Amino acid sequence: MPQQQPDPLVFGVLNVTPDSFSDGGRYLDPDAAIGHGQALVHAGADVVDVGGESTRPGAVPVHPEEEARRVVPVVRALVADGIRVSIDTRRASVAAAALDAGATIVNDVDGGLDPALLRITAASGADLVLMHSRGPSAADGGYRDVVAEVAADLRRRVDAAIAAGVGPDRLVTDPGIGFSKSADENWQLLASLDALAVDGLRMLVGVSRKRFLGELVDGDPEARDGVTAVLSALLAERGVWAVRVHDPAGTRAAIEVARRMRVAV
Ligand code: PMM
Repeated sequence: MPQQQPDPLVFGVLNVTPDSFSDGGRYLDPDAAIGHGQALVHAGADVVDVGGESTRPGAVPVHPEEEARRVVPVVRALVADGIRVSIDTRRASVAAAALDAGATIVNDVDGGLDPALLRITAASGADLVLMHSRGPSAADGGYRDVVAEVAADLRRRVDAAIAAGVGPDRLVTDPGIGFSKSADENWQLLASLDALAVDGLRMLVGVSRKRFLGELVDGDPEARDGVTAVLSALLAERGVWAVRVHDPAGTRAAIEVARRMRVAV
């Protein structure tokens, strides 16, 4: 990685949900959510990624109106504070409402499967994160060669987004760590990021507190923040554009350690 390469952006996770796996229920109240969004930025987040629907396996789907009701006041307040906001949603109507409220990035865990979401994002000029997913649990993936198959799936999602009018300069890909993948498959993807790159597009990676890290450290999901930070620093070395984490302070410090090691040699 060249020394001049910028550090990755740090996306801070803000789940305005009752049931997300590590922070569900904490920020359902708008004031608590806004306060946490501000705290994420103070702790080093460049972007706050606001979501109103849990993606954990088995989570009950939320009606899009309820999802928008949860996220829009939070997006509006954070944007009014000068904070860069990403909206984590699969729903076109929620993306539209959040973009109206000032979000500038749409983060879609369905990889732009909904043509309406692609159209709305294209018209807005916002960035679009296309995350890879085949289904809600590891059993749904059914991969023979996870790296080749995720790369091919991402290429199709990128082609569809470009066909819908989203400029390649607006697109970001994401291998969807933990989404319909086993622990081994997650590690194979992380070890092969170069093979996943689509046309030099920017890449975002989210590993924070995910279950496969629980094989390395005992305890609740928060106990995984240390290994999340280490992995984020290694991802920084690989040149990813952004990492998505719950604990920006730890990750920011780990990225800084990696940068100093690079500059010092
Ligand atoms: N992971 C989760 C939710 N949204 N978005 C992107 N782009 N990449 C991810 O890896 C990702 C995501 C699940 O984690 P959470 O429940 O802690 O938000």
